Amino acid sequence: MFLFQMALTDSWLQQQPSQKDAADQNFDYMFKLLIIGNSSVGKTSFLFRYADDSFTSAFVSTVGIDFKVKTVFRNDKRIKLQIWDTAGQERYRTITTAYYRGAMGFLLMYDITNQDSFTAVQDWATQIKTYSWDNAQVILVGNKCDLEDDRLVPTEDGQRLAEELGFQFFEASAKDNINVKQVFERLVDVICEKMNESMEGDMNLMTNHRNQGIKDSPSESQGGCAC
Ligand SMILES: Nc1nc2c(ncn2[C@@H]2O[C@H](COP(=O)(O)OP(=O)(O)OP(=O)(O)O)[C@@H](O)[C@H]2O)c(=O)[nH]1
Ligand SMILES: [Mg+2]
Repeated sequence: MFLFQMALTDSWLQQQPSQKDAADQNFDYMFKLLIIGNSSVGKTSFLFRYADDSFTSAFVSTVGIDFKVKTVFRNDKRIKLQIWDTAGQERYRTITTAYYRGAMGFLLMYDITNQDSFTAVQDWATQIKTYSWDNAQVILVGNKCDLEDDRLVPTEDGQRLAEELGFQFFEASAKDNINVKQVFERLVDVICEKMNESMEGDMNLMTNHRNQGIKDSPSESQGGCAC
């Protein structure tokens, strides 16, 4: 819980937008999110669908890393999302893993028509464990669910793996705009829930210290981002 807040502050400091852009300052929270997964699973397409509501069937493999910013409103809070789209190709791994630090949430994506991309999920999960902090929230996304006839990964397999890894799970389609917004909103919500838990825990800890020896039960906690 303490670690979460330490990392939160750290990521907050890293992500302060340029002073030049006054409009950028108009938010309550900024969350750094990363999209990871094998090449061609649809990471860039997913981000373009979410941020620009666009889709192209042309495949232009991402070189290194790129990002887009989008502001969302969740429960009266203005939350700026800095969404990093990573290259899936192995040769960019050193560059992309350098960006895991300070990320509060990950979309770990595979392609439901590509077994290798699903098999690789375990390795991607290990990368998250290795390079990010413990409280980073992860959603497993089986993309291209519009291609039902070509499906090689059953929905239940995705669900089972997500449960094993302790991740949330969605199937989605960047092409047909299925579950794209929902995935991002869920990720924002779980990050907010984690923040609230962390802050409530700290409040309880402080109250317990203050009342040490006076009463046993912790006071009702307050605070949190109320997301
Ligand atoms: N049918 C279908 N095709 C998709 C979908 N999402 C992406 N694609 C296609 O899959 C190909 C790869 O998509 P990208 O978004 O470039 O893949 P990527 O994961 O960013 O790949 P890298 O940048 O190499 O890591 C493109 O031809 C997209 O048009 C989808 O939901 N359904
Ligand atoms: Mg890409």
